[in-house]
Amino acid sequence: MNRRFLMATAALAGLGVAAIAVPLAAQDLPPLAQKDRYKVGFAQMESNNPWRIAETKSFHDTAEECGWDLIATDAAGSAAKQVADVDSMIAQGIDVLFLPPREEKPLIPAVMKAKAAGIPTFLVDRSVDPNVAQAGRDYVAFLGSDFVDQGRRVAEWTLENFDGEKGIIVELEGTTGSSPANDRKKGFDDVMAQHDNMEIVASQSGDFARDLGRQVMETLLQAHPDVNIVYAHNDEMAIGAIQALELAGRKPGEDILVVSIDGTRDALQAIIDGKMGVTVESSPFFGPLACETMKRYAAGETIEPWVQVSDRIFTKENAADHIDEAY
Ligand code: GZL
Repeated sequence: MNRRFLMATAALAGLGVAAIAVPLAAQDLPPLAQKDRYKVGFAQMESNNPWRIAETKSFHDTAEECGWDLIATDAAGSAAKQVADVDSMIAQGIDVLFLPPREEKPLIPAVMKAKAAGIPTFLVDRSVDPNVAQAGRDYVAFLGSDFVDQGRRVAEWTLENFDGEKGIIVELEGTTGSSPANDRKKGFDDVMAQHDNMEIVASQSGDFARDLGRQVMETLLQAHPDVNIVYAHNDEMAIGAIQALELAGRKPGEDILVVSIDGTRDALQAIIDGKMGVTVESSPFFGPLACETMKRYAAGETIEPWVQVSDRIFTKENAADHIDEAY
């Protein structure tokens, strides 16, 4: 019996009322009725890169066919504004919330407020701190990739394809406190820690942004001129790093190996051009999956806590085959 149930029982006893053994309603997820049209909230975190723009477009493109009256907001990179945007959607009486939480902890209040308002929430593309909020209790499910596996796959490809004696690695991290940054770091670093000839000499956030990625790479290149591998948590920072490296006279693809995650058009072109080695896919096209999962839930299905997206891997062997579908 959990603590909240016991507390309620004690409170009732305190009132001299015999506690009836029923689970607290607070444990239950808000329901979602089956109907033709839904008022849907999509609280986007920012629109500062092609990935974000593609994700938002995917929700707009899905809206009509899924019967959504879509309320979409953009928090311009502010977790606090993203929370405020959710508050506003709750006040507007949305039926369901799709939320890509910019960072794992600051967005917990938004999840809890939606639940308290009786609105089911689906986390898309990023998640929240699992020690605080749980799928199946506080929100319906997380729809997204296995970021630890993405980092692991990049490391394994690097080990198979790096032809130097010793890997001097610079790591460009995603947004501080975000689940993809935390997990892509864990996946990659844990594999590299098992290889004595691989050393991560610096690891710093470029906030998933191209220009900051370029600036951080310039700084780290000054401190570590012998770097020969760059691991970027997303393609935007990888492209920025390539710009910094070329400005410094380095030759990405020849004297330094750049590896990344996402599968953007610019990254596939860089791979075709021989400047990037690999990018593990992290698709932004969440609209259709969001629609399908919401309808399953409305039909009364129990949704698995993690609706996992599978990811392809793009290298010089297949980048040209997929660039036309890239964003
Ligand atoms: C991954 C997503 C990440 C992308 C970045 O699901 O959260 O955020 O990898 C984006 O490009 O900024």
